[in-house]
Amino acid sequence: MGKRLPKARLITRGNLDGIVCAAVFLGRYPSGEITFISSPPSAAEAASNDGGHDVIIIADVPLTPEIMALLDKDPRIMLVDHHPACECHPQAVVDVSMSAAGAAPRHFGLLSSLTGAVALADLYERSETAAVAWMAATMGRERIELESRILDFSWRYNIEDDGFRLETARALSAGSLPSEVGSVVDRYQAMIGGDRWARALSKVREKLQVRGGLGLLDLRRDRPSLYGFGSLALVEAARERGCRYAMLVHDSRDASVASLRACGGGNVDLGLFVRDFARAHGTDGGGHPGSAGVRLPRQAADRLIDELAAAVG
Ligand SMILES: [Mn+2]
Repeated sequence: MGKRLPKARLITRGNLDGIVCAAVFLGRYPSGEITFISSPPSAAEAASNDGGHDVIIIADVPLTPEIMALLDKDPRIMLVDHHPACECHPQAVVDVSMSAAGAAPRHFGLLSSLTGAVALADLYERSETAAVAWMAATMGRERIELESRILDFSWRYNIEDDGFRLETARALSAGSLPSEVGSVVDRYQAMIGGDRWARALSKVREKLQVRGGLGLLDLRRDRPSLYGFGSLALVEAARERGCRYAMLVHDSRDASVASLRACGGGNVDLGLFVRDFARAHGTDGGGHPGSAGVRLPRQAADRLIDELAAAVG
């Protein structure tokens, strides 16, 4: 009798890294179930929704105390991530030197056809890995940078569309590169040709405030659509004004949400900065040296802006 394939579920982010995590997962569990989430706190909530799975993998979500508790409680849950963490857990693989998708094969094993997709995720997360070097050697650095950009722009076309994410993950899992998938190319073309990028950039330029070395995009009162290009357009506009760091802040239902990005040339570790600030304010936040995010009580948002402006000079 053949062995029954375990019933598996993946919970991951909806960005490029998450889509490639989904591709790697599907390589191992072709009929596995995938849930895309938009923010780390929803991972624990999604995981507690028991669908009778034998294995549940959470990918691209930091190893917070909340996730630690979840792993302790449920031996079926595994974590694959690349955000700096203070602690370890036997059910967690955390590798800060690569994308979450790059670290994922340690749970799933990697089909060689997926090296290309993993390289795109590593590139997206600004990690110079063996997968990136191998793909650059075989098809050229410019080509893989373009492939990564095509994939990144395509999902931003409609950030609500999880069906597209799943379909794309399946195509990548079968060994295709983004430029070989019709629906991906169509969306990339629409993003480029439709003038969305140019419009997003001009809106950000108009609203950008410069506070020393920090470019601030404050969308707490008025939040225009930036067509999914929010952080990309912000970094571009902040660089033009000579800023080394950029921050976007907007309000959600009961909190303020801030995204921080390095624009190059500075030496402040945004992940550490945000982690310390979040701890001091009893909330969750963190990230990488060049990219971090935090959700915080509304009254703390101005203090975050002031402290970051002071830290980056
Ligand atoms: Mn990631």
